[in-house]
Amino acid sequence: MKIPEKLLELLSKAQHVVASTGAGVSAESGIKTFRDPDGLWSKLKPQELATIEGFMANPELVWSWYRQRLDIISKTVPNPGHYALAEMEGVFPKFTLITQNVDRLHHKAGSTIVHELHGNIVENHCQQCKRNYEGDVFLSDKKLPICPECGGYIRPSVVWFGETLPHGAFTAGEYASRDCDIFFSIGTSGEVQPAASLPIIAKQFAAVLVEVNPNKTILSNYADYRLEDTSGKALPKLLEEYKKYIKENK
Ligand code: BV8
Repeated sequence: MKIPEKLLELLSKAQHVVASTGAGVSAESGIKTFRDPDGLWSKLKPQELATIEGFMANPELVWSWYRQRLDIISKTVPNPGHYALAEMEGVFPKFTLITQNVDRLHHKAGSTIVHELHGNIVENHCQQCKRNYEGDVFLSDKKLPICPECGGYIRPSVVWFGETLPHGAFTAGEYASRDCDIFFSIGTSGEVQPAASLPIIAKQFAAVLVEVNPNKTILSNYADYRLEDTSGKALPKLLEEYKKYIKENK
């Protein structure tokens, strides 16, 4: 996959670059995506596992799913795509990282500011009184975690379908989408709203849209450039070619 020269030139002039990631960026770390043919939703039902109704109807089932995912995530490490994004923080005048992922691999790779649109899987809170419960302190004994303060169910601090996104994260994402010169949509099918509206907002505000995905998505037709490879390969290559371009065109 070749990085278009024109894209390198645009990057060299960009004041603000946004990268928005989805489950595909963690695929090369061994974490299943949701909507790929072998993805999580090919065998499981999102309405049972990723909605508040599903949780209240069967909290044991939902906790067993999240405990399984937590166990997988605790054994995974970032891949070269995560590390390239972490390095980009220091490469462009302004860089904003937004993610739909809850696995915190961007943090593990060294990204210091990560706007998590769908929360994260390592923090928990009481569904009733909203008290926060850090880490997996309630998960080790495998019983259903109950809030010692109010008796409510403790749940993972992820955003389920039908739940609003964390205000701060989405506002930061919206602002960055309006302000940026180049918007990278990386490893996402672009099917989940309102996260999927951000690349469109960026286009409406005259940003260049670059999609990094080995497959076509509903965003592909809006993209000015498509890097049709996995993020673990495309992002390090992009960074390497960019640094070479800057050196040659100083
Ligand atoms: C909301 C939980 C406002 C966390 C997730 C009816 C009722 C209520 C809402 C709705 C409704 N109908 C529609 C909606 C809106 C709904 C929505 O968008 N539904 C869609 C699916 C139809 N959205 C919501 O409900 C959101 N909230 O709208 O609130 C509101 C509030 C109250 C009342 C009314 C409105 C909340 C959305 C968050 C849902 N939470 N998960 C968790 O456990 O993870 S969704 C789930 O999908 C994950 O969070 C995931 O991040 C997200 C997006 O998926 P992707 O990341 O794109 O992953 P996917 O598998 O789809 O694609 C992977 C891509 O990677 C593929 O393109 C593949 O080609 C590519 N790829 C694969 N390998 C690689 C690769 N790319 C690069 N490199 C590779 N190696």
